[in-house]
Amino acid sequence: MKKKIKIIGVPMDFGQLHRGVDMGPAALRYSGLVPRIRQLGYDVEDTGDVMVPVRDQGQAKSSSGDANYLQEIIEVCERVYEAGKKAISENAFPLFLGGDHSIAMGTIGGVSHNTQTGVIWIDAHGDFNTPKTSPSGNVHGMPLATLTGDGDPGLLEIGRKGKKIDPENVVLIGIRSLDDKEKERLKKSGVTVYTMRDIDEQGINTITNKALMKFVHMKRIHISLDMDAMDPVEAPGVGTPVPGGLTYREAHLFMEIIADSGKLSSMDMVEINPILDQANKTAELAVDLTVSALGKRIY
Ligand code: B3U
Ligand code: MN
Ligand code: MN
Repeated sequence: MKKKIKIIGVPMDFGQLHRGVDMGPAALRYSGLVPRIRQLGYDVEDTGDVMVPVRDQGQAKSSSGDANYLQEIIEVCERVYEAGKKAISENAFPLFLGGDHSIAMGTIGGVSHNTQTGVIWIDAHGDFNTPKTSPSGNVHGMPLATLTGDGDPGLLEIGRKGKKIDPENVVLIGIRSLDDKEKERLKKSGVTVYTMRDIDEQGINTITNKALMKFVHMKRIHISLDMDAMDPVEAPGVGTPVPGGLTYREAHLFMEIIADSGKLSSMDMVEINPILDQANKTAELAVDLTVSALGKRIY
């Protein structure tokens, strides 16, 4: 019997300053996410959206020093953590629809609550800032640092205390934009980093298989897909586009190889901003990639 897929929407945009990423879950649903996954033979339950406070544009952002909207993000990520934990406990596959990338502090915390999980973080950015190193104060630039144990004390308390994953169990793919201090931190961290240069030199097939080799002794893999990892030509609907990203074909091959491993157990799709998109191109691509990750075959 195929696994049950539980869709968990997280329409949160507090991790960065553009409005519109909160519409990501709606754009993904509009692109036919649920029927496309059902077509593959899965039992799909759309659990709806996690509750997110309304962003009042007339109000100053609540910040603690160098992290914007900290309280709102903690509150939402607590809910996301519980939803992810519940889905994994029921032996279902949680599919999280963002929202900006700060939701991953809840998603990855929740899915790793009882078993070691390998994390493949696909992103143009490292998301490895702390409030001390962040040039922007935007929390979507901090989730991976927090998950691996470094960051704002309030964020580190989400779900359970402290570090949620070992840096040795994280692979970053698609990287091409790092802040200076973030780069220094990442180099010392133990996280495996594959930049766009690595992909250009070795090919996405080799890089994906290297990532899988790293997780050969692990039962579960979580993919955290930031759509800004894609080339902006393919995915224009993101808040911080960076040229020189993954092509449509590279991203699909990556997903197909991951699907063949049989280990994918949860996934995030984040940073889709329909307001900045060309029609609904970015959400449609995200849905195509999701069905490839869930085992759609060409032949
Ligand atoms: N590294 C920068 C920019 C950034 C991070 N993540 C995204 N943009 N999407 C920062 O603000 O931390
Ligand atoms: Mn990101
Ligand atoms: Mn990014």
